[in-house]
Amino acid sequence: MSPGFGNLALEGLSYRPAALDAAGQTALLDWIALALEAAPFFTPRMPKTGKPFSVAMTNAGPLGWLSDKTGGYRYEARHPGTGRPWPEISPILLDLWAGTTGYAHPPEACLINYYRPTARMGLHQDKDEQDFGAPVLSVSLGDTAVFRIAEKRSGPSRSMKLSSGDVLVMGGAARLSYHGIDRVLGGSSRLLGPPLFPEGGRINLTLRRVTKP
Ligand code: MD6
Ligand code: FE
Repeated sequence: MSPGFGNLALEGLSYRPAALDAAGQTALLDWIALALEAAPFFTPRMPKTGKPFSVAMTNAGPLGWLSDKTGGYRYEARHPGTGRPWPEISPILLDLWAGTTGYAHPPEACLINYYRPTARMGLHQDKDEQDFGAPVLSVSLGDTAVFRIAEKRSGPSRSMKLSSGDVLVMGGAARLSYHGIDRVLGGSSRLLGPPLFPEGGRINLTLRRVTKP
């Protein structure tokens, strides 16, 4: 069992606090700033209702995750606003994937989520991929977030804090767990700031294999 999860035993869940040191976090933030020049944040919308997400998103890699009113949840090779391919995934992240997932093939999608201090993410499963044999790797940057995870949607859940530099790997039985962000603790980190992030907040990167190799 991973620390911080109380008695909720979830096979395949690996929590690595402070996996990235301050220099590593700054290097990733520099890469994000460059990625945003090629692929600015967009506001995803819920399928059918068109209700906007409270997080802003963009992607890197051959495929990017997006959602809009008419097309729903899906992966696309191009940014919905610019029509251009997504920028490449940072070598820092490719190394982290290779060193922590034990999966033989590279990730195809790096979802970049930006949480203003008031943003949340409802409980969801990551299930738009063809290959659930590959884990999902997540990196937290900036303000600490309260993360919730459960094996079943209405079963027992546990919450834990994810701080800047923390890495979470969800594989095995945990790959299809339900998880979300209850809230962001605004002002808990000074990593994100002006000019790009005047409100501070949090960035979460999730790396995924989408297609079967
Ligand atoms: C977040 N994370 O930390 C939301 N998904 O902002 C996720 O949705 C997530 O942390 C799959 C695997 C790990 C995650
Ligand atoms: Fe997720």
